[in-house]
Amino acid sequence: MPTQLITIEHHILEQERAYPEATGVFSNLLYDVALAAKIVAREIQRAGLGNILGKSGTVNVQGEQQLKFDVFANDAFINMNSFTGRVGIMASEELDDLVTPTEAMKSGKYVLIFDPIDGSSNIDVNVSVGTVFSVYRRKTPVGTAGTQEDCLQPGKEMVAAGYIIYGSSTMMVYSTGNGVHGFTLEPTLGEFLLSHPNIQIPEIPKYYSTNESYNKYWSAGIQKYTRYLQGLDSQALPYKLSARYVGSLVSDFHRNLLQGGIFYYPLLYKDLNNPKPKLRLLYEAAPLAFIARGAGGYASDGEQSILDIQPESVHQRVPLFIGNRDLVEKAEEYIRNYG
Ligand code: AHM
Ligand code: MG
Repeated sequence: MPTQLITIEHHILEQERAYPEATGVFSNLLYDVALAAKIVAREIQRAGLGNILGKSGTVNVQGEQQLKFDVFANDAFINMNSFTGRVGIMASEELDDLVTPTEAMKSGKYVLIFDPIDGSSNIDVNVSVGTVFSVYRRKTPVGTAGTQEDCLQPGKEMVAAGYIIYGSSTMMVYSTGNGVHGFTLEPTLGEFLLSHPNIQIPEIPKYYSTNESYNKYWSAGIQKYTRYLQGLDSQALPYKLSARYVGSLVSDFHRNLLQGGIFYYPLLYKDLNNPKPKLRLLYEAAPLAFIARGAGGYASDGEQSILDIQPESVHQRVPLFIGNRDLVEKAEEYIRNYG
């Protein structure tokens, strides 16, 4: 911890000063996200005690059982941002449709897209989960209700992204395109304090992270690429990697961001004629791709940069390869050569 305590608010304001034309709206929006994160963190810390574990009895747009926590966190992020006049439209992984714009949202300049709790099934067994968010400028005119058009922007148009990891401590990591910075929640102060300034992915990676039980559903290229990562392919791996997989994307990404590595969730050929990706472009892949790029890494769908993909629907899914650039580019090469 640095000797001078820098709160997240202080840090956001300092970043804002680099833009003399800034009005402060964007800074406050990031601070609203941090506040919602604190509310969720507080609830997660007491998770085993209240009546908040388990299923809510509802099903989300992906056809998955919603957990009470998904609903709680979703409401926290929406409530914190629907009255401020900073956000014009919101989309949440948990909701079928976009968040219905309130009167106050009509004047909002920004688009907020989030996955309130990613990996939520891990909460019931006390394993880290995360929130992922991204911010865009809206396309439709301020003063009107925001629409889907505002949400369907490629990641390269993003103005900020970040995640919160609810782990052994709670951390918020964010970027506005000017470095990636990590803050740890000081529970007695109730403040996020700068603990990881200017995060860069280490040049020599340590880990590969994937759900290897799907090996039989992978393409030949992905099977061969995995053997490469294990040091078993004819092409030599220049270092030794170890395997780590939490099954909670933010946790897997965060570990690899700090220690170097690749996370991948490729297409699964459960049906040979209809391979399917799992992770969502807007809620998960694009924001983490923005963070990876800011830290010197790279994210791809196996063929192109995640940040270049033009979304066609808010719940669109993509294959994801993310982490150290050389490892992600190597995945692209294996896919090109072996399918
Ligand atoms: P969710 O959005 O329904 O929580 O699913 C996303 C999660 C990611 O956190 C994680 O990387 C992945 O699903 C794990 O999937 P699997 O259990 O198939 O390995
Ligand atoms: Mg998710």
